[in-house]
Amino acid sequence: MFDSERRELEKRMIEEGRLPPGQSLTTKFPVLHYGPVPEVDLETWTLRSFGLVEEEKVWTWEEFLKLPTRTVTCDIHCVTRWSKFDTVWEGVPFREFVKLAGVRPEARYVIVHAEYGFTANLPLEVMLDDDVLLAYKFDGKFLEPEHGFPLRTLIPRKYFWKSAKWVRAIEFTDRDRLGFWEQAGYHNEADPWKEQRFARFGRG
Ligand SMILES: Nc1nc2c(c(=O)[nH]1)N[C@H]1C(S)=C(S)[C@@H](COP(=O)(O)O)O[C@H]1N2
Ligand SMILES: [Mo]
Repeated sequence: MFDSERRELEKRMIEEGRLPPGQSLTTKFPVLHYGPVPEVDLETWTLRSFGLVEEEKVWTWEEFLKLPTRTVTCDIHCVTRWSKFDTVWEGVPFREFVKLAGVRPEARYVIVHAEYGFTANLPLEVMLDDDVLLAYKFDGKFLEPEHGFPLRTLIPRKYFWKSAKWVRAIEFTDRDRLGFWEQAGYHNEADPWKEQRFARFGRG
């Protein structure tokens, strides 16, 4: 794609009020994360729920694929200033997952745990938005390894660092705990429309 086309599209998104402040449109799909891309064996892969739940549960890949799914089309916004429009994802709505996990009423926060100890923290309320997914397909195909194969979260209303790749467990808590990028100084709330990129005083 020529840059003139890119700018044309960007102009349209600005006119439609879809480009958050300080962002620019990309038609590529940049790869961003800390550390190596994990090698995942679906035979032994599991997803676990724990914390403030009636009982801990574990899903194998085969079991997970049988859960109800939904397709979400959304725009994604990375704190490094690219936005990608009309991306199409498929996965298990987090709302459904909360029911299956048997979450206790005291739960207020979700800590998403990924390979190599990566974590991302979010209020449960945010995770109950109907466009939040445990996503395993992008553009109709299973995720690419570098984009989170086999499973990532998708939280369209937050900067994309909150959408953890290579998810292995979901923890429910009554207290917030800063995740990996939040401990590194990123803003805990991460709303692209409010440009909540970095925490003002390093933490929190
Ligand atoms: N496990 C894990 N997930 C992660 C990250 C990471 O370092 N590790 N980085 C986040 C960041 S900063 C961004 S911008 C998005 C990038 O997703 P993409 O590579 O699919 O574009 O993944 C997020 N999820
Ligand atoms: Mo990022």
